[in-house]
Amino acid sequence: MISQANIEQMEHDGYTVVRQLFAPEEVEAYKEHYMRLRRDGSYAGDFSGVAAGETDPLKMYPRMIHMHRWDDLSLRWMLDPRINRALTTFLGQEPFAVQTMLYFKPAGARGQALHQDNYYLRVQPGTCMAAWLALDDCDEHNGCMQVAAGSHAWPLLCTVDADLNQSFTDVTVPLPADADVRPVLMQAGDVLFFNGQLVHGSYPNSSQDRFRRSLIGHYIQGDAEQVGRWYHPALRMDGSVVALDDSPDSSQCGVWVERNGEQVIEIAGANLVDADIHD
Ligand SMILES: O=C(O)CCC(=O)C(=O)O
Repeated sequence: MISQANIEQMEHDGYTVVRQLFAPEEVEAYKEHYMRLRRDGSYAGDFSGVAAGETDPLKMYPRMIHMHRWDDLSLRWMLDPRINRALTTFLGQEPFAVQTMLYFKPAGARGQALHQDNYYLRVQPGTCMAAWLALDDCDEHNGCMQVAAGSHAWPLLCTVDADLNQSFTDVTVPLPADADVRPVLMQAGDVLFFNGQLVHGSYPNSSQDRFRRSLIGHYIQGDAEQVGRWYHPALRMDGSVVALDDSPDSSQCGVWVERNGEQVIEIAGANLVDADIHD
């Protein structure tokens, strides 16, 4: 299931796709479940984006967050043994689970500007890891994930304003001209795993009529002692609660500078996220 190539790509590029980790009938059941939940009401943490105008498709399909706190299917998915096995292989130890999200991303929806997840989760020591399950086939037309291969080796970067015509979140990170940003083409049932330092995001869904739905879990290293306030309680993969401390609101971040004709990251100052803002 997890191949040597997956392990090597995770180490080298900071991400990898495990193909068909979830069966077509499971994917169908998740789609049906979340479309019903979306139709039936609104929930704490629903987010249709910064500057969403009246005609923004995300108004009808806001992102859901932390569903595992009130929805049993989401909790079971977050703790699924297949995801646990993959993450344990990549991290070398069992992780703690801290977040679920459901992106509907209907036709015409904006994407999410390139960012690093640990900017939000502020795991100490170490970093976080994401499991991103495609519920629809995804490609560049419906706004598939984009990753900057190798950026998992970078420190957290200082953010700048994002283009709100393209992104429903308002910050992004600057990249050097030679950054290797790649689209991640996936079929429904594939899971993209990626490191919390990896720069990633997505562009708008420019298709006429295709959703790009995804079920996402965020996890932190099993030796972490602190995580941002928004992510408590952390759960062990058997569902029991683990008590972790809050991590401080801000720390240092990096900026690109030119040195000897090359772009390198210099640690600058602190513009990291306020504890109440979350991915
Ligand atoms: O699905 C997307 O477009 C972005 C998701 C993301 O940034 C994440 O899972 O951390």
